[in-house]
Amino acid sequence: MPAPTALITGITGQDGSYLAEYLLSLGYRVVGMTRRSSTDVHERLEHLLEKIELVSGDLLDQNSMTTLIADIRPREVYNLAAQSFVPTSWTQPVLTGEFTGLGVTRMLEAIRHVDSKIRLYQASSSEMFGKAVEVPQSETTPFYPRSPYGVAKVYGHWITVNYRESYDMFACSGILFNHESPRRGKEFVTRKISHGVARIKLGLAKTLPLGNLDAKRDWGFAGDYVKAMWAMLQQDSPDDYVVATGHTHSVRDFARLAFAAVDLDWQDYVTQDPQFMRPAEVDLLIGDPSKAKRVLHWEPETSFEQLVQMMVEADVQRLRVLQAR
Ligand code: NAP
Ligand code: F7E
Repeated sequence: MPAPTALITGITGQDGSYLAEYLLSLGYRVVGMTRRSSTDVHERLEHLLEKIELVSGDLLDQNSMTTLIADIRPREVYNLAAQSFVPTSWTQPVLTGEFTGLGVTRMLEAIRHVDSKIRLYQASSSEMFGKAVEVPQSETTPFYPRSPYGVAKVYGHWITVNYRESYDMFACSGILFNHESPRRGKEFVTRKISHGVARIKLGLAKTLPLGNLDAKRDWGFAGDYVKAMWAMLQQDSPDDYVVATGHTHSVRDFARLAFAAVDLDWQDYVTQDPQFMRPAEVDLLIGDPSKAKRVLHWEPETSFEQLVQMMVEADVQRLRVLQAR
């Protein structure tokens, strides 16, 4: 049998790189959609460039997506591409709606026109729960998004459900809670902290300015979460799943552990800066992953403590290498 083909949008992002590694390990042909850029720096993919194929396309361009699906004829599509940084969604709300919301419809339309049997994974988010109406949040918890990003993801979620029900498509929505790694963008709070800790430890910075230290998130490891994405597309029927650890921690907890990992006291370095506060905050997220555990046989394998340690060690190591040059 020929190797199955998977198309990943957002392959240059954190999750895209881990998913590409995982699918390659399962024997897939992996094709990644990237948007046109004046540089070809794909820092998260450098170690994979010989093993994957990159093709050009953009979530804003229907024709590029339909043509790609028709040319590649994947068995599975993983739609990870999005404007994914919550603060940017307030400064660029229309663009966020175009990428993160309408981009999903464009992908669904492309699949429907070419071959409605192609299986789709849509990257939905715990940000859809926002001002959460119940604790913990499960597949049946009503949505109450608190940012233009969250609103766009709610649209992406429901259009996925709608196409599944309207056209009998194999379209799944994975409602993933925050997942992090040494490949996380430096603007997200976990990586901002691990990178900041490494800079302070190596004498490159003196303080780490943060926003709301009381916000609580259900943080897992991205390398674990991409396995749930794949498992959703191997089921007999399409469905939606919460993917989370079931544990929650505050930003303060993350900072405390991250500084402790290099024998420093977070209180000596962390400052609070109003510029990192949000117009509307998501105070507490904690997911109930029991459906994913029961149906997908998925389990998070990395603890919160291991995640913090892994991220700090990776940033210290990376900066040491740079300093030695
Ligand atoms: P990320 O690191 O920010 O990556 C986003 C990806 O989307 C990048 O590859 C980016 O390409 C691509 N992209 C953005 N706009 C595009 C466009 N117009 N056309 C084509 N590609 C475009 O995000 P991530 O953390 O890997 O997350 C993956 C997905 O899961 C996102 O949809 C995110 O919203 C969602 N999600 C993430 C989490 C989490 O905790 N990480 C939780 C729930 C849901 P460039 O490299 O060209 O910018
Ligand atoms: O913020 C607080 C901030 O930007 C987490 C995306 O992947 O996960 C991510 O969205 C919390 C918030 O992630 C700073 O106010 C404090 O309460 O790391 P974040 P996020 O907004 O939860 C979801 C599931 C997604 O889907 C998104 O795509 O940390 N916080 N101080 C800070 N946040 C940042 N960024 N920077 C600070 O200085």
